[in-house]
Amino acid sequence: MKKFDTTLYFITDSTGYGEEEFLRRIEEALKGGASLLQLREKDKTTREYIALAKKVHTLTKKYNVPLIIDDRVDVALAMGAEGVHLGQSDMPVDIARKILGDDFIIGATTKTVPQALEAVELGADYLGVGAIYPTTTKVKTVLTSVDTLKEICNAVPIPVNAIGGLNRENIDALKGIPVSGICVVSAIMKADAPETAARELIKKAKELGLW
Ligand code: TZP
Ligand code: MG
Repeated sequence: MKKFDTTLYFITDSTGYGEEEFLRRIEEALKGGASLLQLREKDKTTREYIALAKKVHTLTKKYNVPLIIDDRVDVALAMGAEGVHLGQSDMPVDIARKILGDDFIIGATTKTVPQALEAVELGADYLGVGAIYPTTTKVKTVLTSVDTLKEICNAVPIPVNAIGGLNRENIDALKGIPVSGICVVSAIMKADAPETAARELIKKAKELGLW
């Protein structure tokens, strides 16, 4: 049975880091309590993506955290990840589901209620919704209001995570919205101490009673 916890979903970005430092930061985040981890690489060749994913997988397995691969069903399957995350221009969720089977975790990015309902219908296991705030991470996205986030949370029976520009200082904006967790890149990836950053995010979310 697939089991996953989206409460602190850390999405990586290797931009600006050597491999050793990148992996060190990932391990720190895992130590700090990241509950789900997505490897998100936009400029790597397939071979490079697989090679890096295998190294990251060694770490995530050590901490019992599922590894999700962004965009690439082939890469996820090739290196034995636990999941894949698909955007609106990636492989449709139902086709990925057919290829990957029921045990694979499949996440989808959705920005509207109709997109969210469609993703659920096609077999998604969780949704990422955003960007809630402007982000400095390289991504083609538009802002999603917290009202839409709330509507999506109330419309679907699967976990919904907020994403985009979220950090310790602003997650209070999610209070009262039934999100299952948050997805963050910079708040952990670029932190002076990723382990502390992850711990603090969890602490703050608990204080706010977010989930
Ligand atoms: N999708 C919507 S916003 C975003 C993605 C991948 C990037 C989030 O990064 P950060 O640094 O947490 O704002
Ligand atoms: Mg994508």
